[in-house]
Formats: sequence, C-alpha cells, structure tokens
Amino acid sequence: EEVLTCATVEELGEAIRSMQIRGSGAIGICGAYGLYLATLVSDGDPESVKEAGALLKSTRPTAVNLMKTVDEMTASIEGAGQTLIRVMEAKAVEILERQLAFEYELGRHGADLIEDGDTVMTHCHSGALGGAGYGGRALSVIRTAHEQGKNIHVITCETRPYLQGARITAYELKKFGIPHTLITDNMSGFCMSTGRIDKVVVGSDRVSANGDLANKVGTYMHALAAKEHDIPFYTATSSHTIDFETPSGANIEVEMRDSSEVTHLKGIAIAPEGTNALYPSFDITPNALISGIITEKGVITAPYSTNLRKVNAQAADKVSQ
Ligand code: RUB
Repeated sequence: EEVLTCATVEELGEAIRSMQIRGSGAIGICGAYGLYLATLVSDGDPESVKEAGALLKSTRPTAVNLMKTVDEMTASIEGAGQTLIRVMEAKAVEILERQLAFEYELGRHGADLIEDGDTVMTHCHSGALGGAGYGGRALSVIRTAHEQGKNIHVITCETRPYLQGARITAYELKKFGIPHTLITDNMSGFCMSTGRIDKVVVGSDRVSANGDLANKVGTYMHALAAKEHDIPFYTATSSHTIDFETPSGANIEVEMRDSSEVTHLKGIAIAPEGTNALYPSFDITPNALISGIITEKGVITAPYSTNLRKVNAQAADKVSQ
C-alpha cells in the first residue's frame, strides 16, 4: 500500500484539496494532526498555528468535521503556554481515539438494523480512516453486521466522477471478505425496483439540525428511489457530523469542484473539448427521505429537529432509542 507523506501544512492542505485524503472523518483527523504539525514547526507562535487552521478549513467547505476539529485544536492553544506542543499532541490523539470509539459504537447500533440475508447498498466511500480504523461509518455498520455472522451482500455504487465506490469501497469490502457487487450510480433504481436491495446505508459530510443530510452527489437520487420502493435509507454518522449551527440543508455550502474532473477521467478527455460540465461534490437529501440517523449514541429517528438535540444531550451509555 502506498503511503502519503505530508511534511508541511501546505502539503496537507493540497492533499485534502486534491482529494488524495478525503471523506469527512479522515479530513477531520487531518484537522487535528494538521494543527499538531503546525505547532511542531511554529517556533511557539500560536498565530501561525491559527493561520494553518484557516488554511485547512478553506480546503473543503461542506464536511463539518474538519471545521470542528480545527476549532477544537485551536481552543486548546489558549493557556497552553510553554507546553503547547504536548497539549496539541495530546488533543490530536484524543480526537483520533474518540473517532475510532465512535466508529465502533455506531457500527454496533447500525448492525442491529441489518438482518441476515440483507443486501445493503452504499454510495461513495464512508470509511473514515481509509480502513485503518474499524472501517469508517457506513462500512463500520456493514463490517459489524458481517462479523456478527450475518450473511450480507453489499452493492457499492461506483460514484462518478471520482469513483470512490469502485476504487476504495470495493477494495475495503474485498479486504474485509464481504461479498459485494459493483454497479454504476445510474443502476440503483433498476436494482431497487427488481428487489435486489433491502437497505441503503450511506455516510454523511454534514447533518443539519433538522436532519437534512449532505453527502456525496448521487445520494439524493438513491434516497428518492429508496422512498419510492419502501426501502429503508439510513445514514451512518457520528454526533460530531451533526451541525446544530446549520438549521437545514439549504444552509449547507455545497462544494463545487472543477468541471475538468467530469470531462476527464485520469487526464483522458471523455467529452468533446470545450464541453461545459458541472460538478457539485455533494447533494442534499431532505430529512423526510431518511429512515434513521445511526450515531454512536443510537439510531435517531424523526422528528429529527427534536430527537437530534435530545439524543445529543444524553450521555452515550444512557441512550436506549
Ligand atoms: C465523501 C463522502 C462520504 C462522507 C462520509 O466525499 O461523501 O460519504 O464523507 O464518509 P469525498 P466517512 O470523497 O468528496 O470526500 O464516513 O468516511 O467520513
């Protein structure tokens, strides 16, 4: 396996911008370790660490975990004084360990929804640490169900144009030994209408306070098709991806990427030169299409505006929902 090394915050920012590191959870961890890296090269100057935070935050505007981990690290600067490096290292480790614990917990809650014999469809790659952790969020649910001995099959959508579902999700499913079938994104309606899919589980880049969901573009059309065919549609996420500062999906900034990523595949043109193309990196799935939000605290169901806040306020071990 290839290892990507980023020696400076600028290199890390570029790796995130160019999507060599991607996925809401993974870039959240980059926010934590990026600020630790900035501290190491800061000569004890807290302002340069804050500037590094601003740079990292500017790389991808939709995923909220990156914003939150940068803010959490920045808050640790105050009062750290001479011990800044140690404080920032400890905080980064804490954030990483917390995320791994969340992934494990939400996997257990989500796996309760998966029945023996289910075929589960997922979109993009929801594996927070690229598989280095327990398997990310949607994949944590899938992997936990598989390890519980449930006989499950996964349908992974290719995910045009960056092909996360084909390149990464299929790779991880193979690694975990989970039976799977790759489809192109436009096949999900056919698969649902012909009884080939029992449940849909996707990740999320941001969940707004009313339960609207931002996730990889294509998620919305899968949710619409799932609703039409009465197929439960879940998002697997952690409480840190729920953003109470964002009232609804309409307030989420959807990152627009360069149209060349649509007109070209690995540098090869797949459309006539000069073709106008559009690349919204994410779309918004309204809460009415979501059967449940799987978190480390349990599976949250509608009405989301009330229940997200209620569950968020409860301690993880006290949730029975
Ligand atoms: C990734 C994407 C993923 C979420 C959740 O988009 O939409 O579904 O980030 O993933 P991109 P995770 O590839 O553009 O970053 O559960 O791993 O955080």
